[in-house]
Amino acid sequence: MIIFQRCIFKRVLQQFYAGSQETSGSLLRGLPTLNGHRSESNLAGVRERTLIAVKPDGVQRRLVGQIIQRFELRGFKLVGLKMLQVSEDLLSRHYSQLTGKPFYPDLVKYMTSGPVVVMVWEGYNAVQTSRAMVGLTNPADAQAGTVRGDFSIHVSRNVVHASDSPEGAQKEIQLWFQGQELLNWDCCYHNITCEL
Ligand code: DAT
Ligand code: MG
Repeated sequence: MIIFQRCIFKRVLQQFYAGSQETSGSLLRGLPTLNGHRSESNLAGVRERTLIAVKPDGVQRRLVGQIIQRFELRGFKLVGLKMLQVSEDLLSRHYSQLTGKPFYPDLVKYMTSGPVVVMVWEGYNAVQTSRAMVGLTNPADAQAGTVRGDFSIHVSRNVVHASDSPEGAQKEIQLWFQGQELLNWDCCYHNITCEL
């Protein structure tokens, strides 16, 4: 509690001296380094972002909270979150590489059958680690302990989406979110989940 108060007090002082230039970058720069190890490239690495979506079956089955909790407990930071009914147009852009697949019509039916909860998580190696947490596409092959391995049994209802590459994540985040819907915020304990 005392550390938290000192952190807040320090931020207030920083903002006082920094005038009105309140960006997340300026706040982070003002925070203490850990053994002076922080660099811009380190920051880029720890700020990797990925798109995670709880699909309609996950929402219907009340799994949203458990899925969010897994990402929070792992150490990632939530920077965007919303619930929406997906349009076929958005879906066709999201799954542009799959539109010719025989299962695509059923995929559209499933993905537009109810609301989805879509979110952006940030942190070191976010894309790769999230894919490992989500598990293989076909739940029959997904390991226990993964989201799909714990909560699903069939590829047509696999509960959750996760971006599969940093480039894909960037495209998907831009597709699903407006810039102002994502928040750059700094954790008081910004070096508690990885060294900067
Ligand atoms: P992932 O969601 O693991 O990235 P993907 O991008 O290859 O997998 O496919 C997107 C979704 O399409 C997947 O989560 C479920 C559905 N899907 C993939 N292969 C399928 C199949 N053979 N039959 C039915 N649905 C499939
Ligand atoms: Mg995919």
